[in-house]
Amino acid sequence: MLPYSDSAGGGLADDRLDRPPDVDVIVVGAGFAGLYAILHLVECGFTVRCFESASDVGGVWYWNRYPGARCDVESVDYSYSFSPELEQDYEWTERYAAQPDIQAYLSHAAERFDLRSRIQFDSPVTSSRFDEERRLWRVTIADGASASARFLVLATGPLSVPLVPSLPGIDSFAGAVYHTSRWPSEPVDFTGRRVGVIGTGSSGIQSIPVIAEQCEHLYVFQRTANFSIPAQNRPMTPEALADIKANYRARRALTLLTKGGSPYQYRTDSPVALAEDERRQAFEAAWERGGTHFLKSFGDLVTNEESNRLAAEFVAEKIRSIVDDPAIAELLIPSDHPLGSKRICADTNYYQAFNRQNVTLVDLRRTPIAEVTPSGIRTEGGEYGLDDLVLATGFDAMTGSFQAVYPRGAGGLSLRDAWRGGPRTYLGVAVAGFPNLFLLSGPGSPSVLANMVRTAEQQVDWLAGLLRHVVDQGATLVEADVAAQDAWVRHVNDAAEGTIHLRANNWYLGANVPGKPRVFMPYAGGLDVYRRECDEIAADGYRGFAVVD
Ligand code: NA7
Repeated sequence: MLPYSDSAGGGLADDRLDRPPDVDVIVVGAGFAGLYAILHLVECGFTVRCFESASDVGGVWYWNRYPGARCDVESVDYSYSFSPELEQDYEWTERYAAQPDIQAYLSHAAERFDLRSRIQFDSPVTSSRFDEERRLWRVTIADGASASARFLVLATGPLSVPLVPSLPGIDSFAGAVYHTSRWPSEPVDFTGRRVGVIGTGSSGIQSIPVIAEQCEHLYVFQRTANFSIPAQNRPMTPEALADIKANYRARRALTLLTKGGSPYQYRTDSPVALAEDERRQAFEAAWERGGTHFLKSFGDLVTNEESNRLAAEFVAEKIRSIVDDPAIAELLIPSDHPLGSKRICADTNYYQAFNRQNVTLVDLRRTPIAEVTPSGIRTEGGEYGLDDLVLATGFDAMTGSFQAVYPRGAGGLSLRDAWRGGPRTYLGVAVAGFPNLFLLSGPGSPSVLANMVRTAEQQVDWLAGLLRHVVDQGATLVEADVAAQDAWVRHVNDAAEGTIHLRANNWYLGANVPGKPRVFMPYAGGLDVYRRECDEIAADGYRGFAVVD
């Protein structure tokens, strides 16, 4: 146990130099990563307090509760692996968990491991500053209270800050405006309503078929068509779940050996080398497996242009076979980016929705939005009367949520200024100039390119080791070296070089946010490689970190 008090913090104005921080660690965010951070850091002997802006645990899964919201990673893999008892006890009911099920799972975990008492809900952190003299972080909460900790861990999530497009006239709209990632907790009834959805990324693609079933008429405003593969979601049979539970350890072990933290392996041959019927069979099988697995049908889909073209053409044929109107089908076929260069979407009846009489696809490429009016949307091609508007327009991904707590490091440097040219981190975990600050799923870590729960567990385990290394030698400050950070940034850029992700305007590159520097943010080297690199650095005395007594 460390010599710091375990007071709850908040509203403390006593800044005497000899006054210890309120707790050892403040964790911001109570999603998958934050909850595990609380649990594991407490197990490792630290006093921990968590601030969460929402009224409950869940992180992105608390907020992202639009109709049809569902994870695109299988539930048995998108779950904690640290507790074999939890694995054995928990009954997943579907192959892909819907938002309420994930929320219930995290709520169960919070109860089971007694985490709620350490979390202060409805408490957005509005600023955070490193006190160089006292070597602690002081965070301020929206209500004006503050708390201090030796270490600050931001588990604020890479997809947390909604991107609201600045559409002319949007404030004049008379109806309700919803953002998919800030959906009301009460059910929204679209019965008899004319609804517009802007955006056809994952959130749009999942919500469109569900909203279409309820509303009077749905207008889908599409700027860019995306690749979506039917998730092939289904109820989890007791036999399938029992089989997974019997082999959970082996399944988890496999996830540690792959780039994406998935238990599935790529085929090593290429579709280019196959006869047409064999190739078709393979793609058919991948389509039937469903969802993002499609990209794993052949390992070279992400490296070989011709393989990728063949897979994209197969998907295009599928879209043509599902959508009745050939002109609509062509509009729904992506034409400006390779398959997988943006994250593949996983849907349930997305393309089928366009066969409904009450669904209209509006092509914003041909007829961009001119303005939102009080009664709807006027494009350059016509006017669409709407009662409600749904913005499925995504996130200020990967950097937005860290900047939203306004960290100020040594010398008062703000993270915003430090990252003005794009994010720079060491291992995606630490930032030079920001001692004792740590990011989970930060830019420069595999995060969104891998199973987020696996990466969260790996990073928290590793971080706990680093913090123990620091405090066990009586030190009070740890900071990434500039040289180590520069080398890591080069490594992250090298890993991205040649990947398919650089060939699309995607949020991995910040391309979706006007004015955001175009830098490829996640580490594309793979979770397996990243884990090894982190372990080697730890074994080498946490190379690249300066530890100061
Ligand atoms: P995404 O994938 O960023 O999708 C956002 C969508 O919104 C996309 O189709 C955008 O078109 C569209 N968009 C954004 N701004 C506008 C404006 N101003 N006008 C018209 N259309 C616009 O966000 P999601 O929430 O769907 O998914 C994010 C991740 O969550 C997803 O990858 C999964 O990992 C889970 P664009 O492509 O920019 O032309």
